[in-house]
Amino acid sequence: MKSSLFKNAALRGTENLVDIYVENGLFKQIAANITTVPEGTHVVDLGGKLTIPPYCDPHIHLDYVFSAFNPAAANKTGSLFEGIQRWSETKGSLTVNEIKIRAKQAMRQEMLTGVQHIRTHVDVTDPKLTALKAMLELREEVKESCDLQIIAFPQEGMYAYKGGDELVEEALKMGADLVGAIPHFEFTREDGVKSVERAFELAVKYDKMVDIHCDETDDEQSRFLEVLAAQAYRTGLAEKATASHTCAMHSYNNAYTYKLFRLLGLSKVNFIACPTENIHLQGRFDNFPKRRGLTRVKELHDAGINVCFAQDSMSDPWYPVGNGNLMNILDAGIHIAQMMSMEEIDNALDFITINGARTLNILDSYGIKEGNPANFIVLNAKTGFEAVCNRVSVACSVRKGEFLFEREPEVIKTNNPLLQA
Ligand code: 17E
Ligand code: FE2
Repeated sequence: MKSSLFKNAALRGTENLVDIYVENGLFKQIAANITTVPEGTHVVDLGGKLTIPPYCDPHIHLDYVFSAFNPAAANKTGSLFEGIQRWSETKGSLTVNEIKIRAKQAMRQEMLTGVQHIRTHVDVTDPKLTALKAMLELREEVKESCDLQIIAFPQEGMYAYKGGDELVEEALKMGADLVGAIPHFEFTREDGVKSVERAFELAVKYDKMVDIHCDETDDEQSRFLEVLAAQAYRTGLAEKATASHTCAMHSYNNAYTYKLFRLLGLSKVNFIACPTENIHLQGRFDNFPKRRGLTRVKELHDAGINVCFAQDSMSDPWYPVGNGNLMNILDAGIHIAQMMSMEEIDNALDFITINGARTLNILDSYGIKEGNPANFIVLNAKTGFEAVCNRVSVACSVRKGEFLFEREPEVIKTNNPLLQA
């Protein structure tokens, strides 16, 4: 039997430090000052640092990462649609091995900042389904270290790309976990509606979840979210459905949005906002004033609807400077969404932890709770506020009771009296 005792952890929402006893990879006991543990138990002092469940990145495109360094992939307008065009023109030469090497580098970067749960879109508008094959292999290879969910995502359209719907179905048969779609990219509004309906039909048929790139545009007439939510409500998929991006909601009029929110609440769908990508991609056809294009994060959250943040891109034709650090995403997100009351800052870590886990539909095994897999991270801070204010790094990441990594404290050399602590 393998056992460890992590002493002096500061859990969010509790006053006093606790000890965490782990046996065979599971949280066995969480209590103040645990003194009786079996002989041979490995003891670690967490020193009163904030101890939270691992970060989740519920939306990234691992098949695209680091593809921005090809000069032919350069996106001159900085718009979503040019990103799709540049990707389409340059994606032809991918191989399974090459995709896996890039995806693994991205996962490594994310995991070293505290991520243990990732959901990736995979472009299936490719008759060879090369990226899907790479990602299916990767999901299996990495599963002890990181959970990976795969979305069959038709980047060039379920109908705008010939046979796109069939490729999505094929990908589900091959083992993708979720159905994707991109209704705002289809040729007509009707095709967009049809693609959302088809996504739900396939999800029901193959018992999968749904996560749709929905209304990633500043066009206030892009209203596929209502179709998605109505489908989630009627099919009963509910919280197994997710709306990603929903940028057009930024531009909807308030009367329509008020009506929409009732349906969103009923539907139980989750929302993923990608603050850094969408502040970069949206507003590109505006003069001044220039819209931000981030969905209504604060308003959704205040209405009790689940919203989380995600990275989306790491150096791809859409966004050049993603680095996989969820703390950076959170920082940008609360600024752009104007969620900066003391209470909002205190609770901000929810956007990259529990809210992400809810979206990933993993709440039955997520969190620092007796009986759950002993997965957690320790931040170089004592409180949520301090963590966010100082954009702190992760001191260690523990998976099933074992360290994935430990980070040595930063060392500063100085003779300057002002700079000496
Ligand atoms: N593809 C897409 O449709 N939207 C995005 N934001 C990215 C890829 C990164
Ligand atoms: Fe995306």
